[in-house]
Amino acid sequence: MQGQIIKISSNRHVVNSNGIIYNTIPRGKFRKDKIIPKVGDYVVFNDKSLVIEEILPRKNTFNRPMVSNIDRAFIITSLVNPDFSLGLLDKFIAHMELNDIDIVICLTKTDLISEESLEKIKEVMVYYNNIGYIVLTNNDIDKIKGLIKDKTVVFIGQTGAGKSTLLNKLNPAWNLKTGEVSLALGRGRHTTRNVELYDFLDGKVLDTPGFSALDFSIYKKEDIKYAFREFSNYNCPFRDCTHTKEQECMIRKAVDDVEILKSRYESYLKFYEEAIK
Ligand SMILES: Nc1nc2c(ncn2[C@@H]2O[C@H](COP(=O)(O)OP(=O)(O)OP(=O)(O)O)[C@@H](O)[C@H]2O)c(=O)[nH]1
Ligand SMILES: [Mg+2]
Ligand SMILES: [Zn+2]
Repeated sequence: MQGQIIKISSNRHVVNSNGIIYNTIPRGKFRKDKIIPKVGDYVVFNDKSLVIEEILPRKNTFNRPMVSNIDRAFIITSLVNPDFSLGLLDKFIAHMELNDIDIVICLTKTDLISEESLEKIKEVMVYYNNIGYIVLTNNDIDKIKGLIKDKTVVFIGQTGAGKSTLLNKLNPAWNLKTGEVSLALGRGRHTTRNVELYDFLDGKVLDTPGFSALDFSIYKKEDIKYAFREFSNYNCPFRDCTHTKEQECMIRKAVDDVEILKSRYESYLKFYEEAIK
């Protein structure tokens, strides 16, 4: 039988096969071969022994969050509690760009900040929109539905950002647990504990536990520039320009000319530093 893993909780791998749910476990050999089944994986399993025998080829796969076969990521970004951070936003964007995942930025808690602060953030978001990202808020329900249709979409973001809350807005019947942020942040507690995949509008949505630590040490320094899509508009005189200290660097000039957002460039330098040679 074939199916898709929709939830993993301890060793219970819940597989959906044509709408029928099976509680399976992976075969022992996976552990030995260091193969880790993830939510979103298509698998071959035995419906008598309920053992997953094979993971079918993946379109892509991630360890943070642990998911496979993703078309699009919604970066759920709260404006307050937890506080808005451009550095963190760039981190999520870069990670997804480096894996060729389509990105949507979704702002939450716009109702909790002053008009004035909201205007400032919106101004910065115009920049992100101009470089090609869809930016919306968790009130744009129809637009969000349109972006999920026929796709497999993962919601990522810090704990307390409002991922599960948004899923409940999309379909109240899911009735997902949502949490008090002050408690969650203070104690490092996550309300959502397991990745879970839901069918929605001929598409699929994955809720994930929040995280903010992302490591760039798995990437090569020379690849970090591809995480910043606006950089491709500039040609530096040195073909191997690292955009870090070269005098003639067109990226550095664009930052000085306020064409490239300074915080974006600072994020670049930070990730470049973290990446391996
Ligand atoms: N005022 C306001 N509160 C929100 C909004 N979105 C989420 N919240 C609240 O923020 C808290 C955290 O929301 P969750 O949906 O549990 O956050 P999460 O991203 O799923 O968090 P984890 O599961 O821990 O990763 C809850 O108390 C929500 O009610 C919003 O747009 N406005
Ligand atoms: Mg949640
Ligand atoms: Zn350069």
